[in-house]
Amino acid sequence: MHRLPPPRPLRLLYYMLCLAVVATIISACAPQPVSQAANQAEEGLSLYAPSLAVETGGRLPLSAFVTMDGQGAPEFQWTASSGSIEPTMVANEVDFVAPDSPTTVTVGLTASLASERYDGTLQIEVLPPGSLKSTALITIEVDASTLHGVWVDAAHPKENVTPPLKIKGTFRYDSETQEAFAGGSWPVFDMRDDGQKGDRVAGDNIWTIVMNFEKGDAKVYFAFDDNSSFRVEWESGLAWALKSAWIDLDEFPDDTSNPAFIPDGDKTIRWTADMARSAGLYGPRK
Ligand SMILES: [Ca+2]
Repeated sequence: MHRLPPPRPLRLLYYMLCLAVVATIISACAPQPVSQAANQAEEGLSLYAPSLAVETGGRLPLSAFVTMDGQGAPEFQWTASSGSIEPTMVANEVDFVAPDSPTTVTVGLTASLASERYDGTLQIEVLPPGSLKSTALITIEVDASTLHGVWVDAAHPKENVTPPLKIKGTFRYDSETQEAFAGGSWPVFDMRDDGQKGDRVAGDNIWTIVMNFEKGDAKVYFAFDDNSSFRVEWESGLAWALKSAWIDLDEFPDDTSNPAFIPDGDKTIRWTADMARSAGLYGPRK
């Protein structure tokens, strides 16, 4: 049976929808011109960059396209207010090499052919090292020589660590790959004092875990455990005392639930002898 075409107004709508979908796909695939807003280029000249941010010392490929009335190849003159411009084999493509300290750089371009001339600029943010990395390396080191003679309660005034020291928290962790993800209901992992996988010195009683997190802005909570037989709530009495002391000394002293960090960049978080002393780990807690 012959199928009737949709009525005319609907057909028009259908074609418009198809066009919109195609246009969306094309614009998503094409390199994005950055010749707008802060990035000024005269009509006829387009500047392209994969990103307008680069880390210090990093390299960003730039390209330019120009439409001119005259015949022949235009000449491209690039400048940078900081860092450098390196030519490539292609006349309209260069590499911007970022300077060694964070700043905002103006890259300028003049395209000329005979009497025709077009000018454009790009503002490029040069960011600190690691800013554009999608992962954050979180290292936690605990000096377990501080975990002797720890006061937990009147009946347990001198608890000693029973290795291995263990860590747990609101994260998931693969001890082989060291990949970590925020979220998780307090699984427990052994820390290391064997000089492997980020533990700096074997047998120095500084216990380490190195976790490679997907970067995020949310707090990750942590606490500890060990093999001591005296337990308080969800961990050994000794680990409970360590946690309680650390809560006041972490980045978030107002958050009294657990020690925490935010995996928003590479950082090393340490428990040291100085912290143990200032926390009063060896006497009744105030
Ligand atoms: Ca160690």
